[in-house]
Amino acid sequence: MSQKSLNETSKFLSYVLRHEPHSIGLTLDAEGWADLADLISGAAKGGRSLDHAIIEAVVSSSDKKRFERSQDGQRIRAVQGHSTPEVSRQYPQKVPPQLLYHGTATRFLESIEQQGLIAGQRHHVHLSHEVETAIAVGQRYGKPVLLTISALQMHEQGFRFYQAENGVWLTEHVPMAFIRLP
Ligand code: HQG
Repeated sequence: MSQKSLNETSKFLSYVLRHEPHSIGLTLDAEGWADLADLISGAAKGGRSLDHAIIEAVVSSSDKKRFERSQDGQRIRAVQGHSTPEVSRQYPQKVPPQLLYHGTATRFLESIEQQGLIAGQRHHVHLSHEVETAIAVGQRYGKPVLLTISALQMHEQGFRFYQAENGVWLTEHVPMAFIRLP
């Protein structure tokens, strides 16, 4: 199994399990679970051949642990990053560390300075406890810039924080008052 086919399959799984399940006739439940057999047959109808072995390889090799299999092995989901309205995951609330980080691109700064960080298409603003991860995330959209978020202070003022199974921190909105620019 080549790295290229693992990457392509990972992108495809992100697309259908986070954003466009209906593109292959798939249904997700509110917690994001899809039936694995339906995923494989839906993908096949769209001309993409998947099997249990490659899905298992993608799940276990995902650097960010993006996907999760159910205990009985019958279902799969993306643990965070959704934009599809049929999913509304109920993450447990958690007290964040003092600081969290968000990587963005310089071209978004003007708008962020006006609105703070907003979830946009996704259901949450994504934050990391690691500077390197945040910078890599920002790099996807242009020249990266690291934003430092006073997460604990936000929490103390009543903002809710959640942590997905893969460690990614989530919140609804980060007002500019809690964001430090470089
Ligand atoms: C920016 C990846 C203008 C925001 C990562 C980001 C993450 C604003 C972009 C996960 C804004 C949205 C999510 C505002 C925020 N005005 N731009 N007010 N507020 N933005 O991809 O956080 O590899 O939806 O800074 O690791 O970049 O896919 O979110 O640049 O965990 O598993 O709008 O995706 O994970 O972009 O990334 P995204 P994100 P995967």
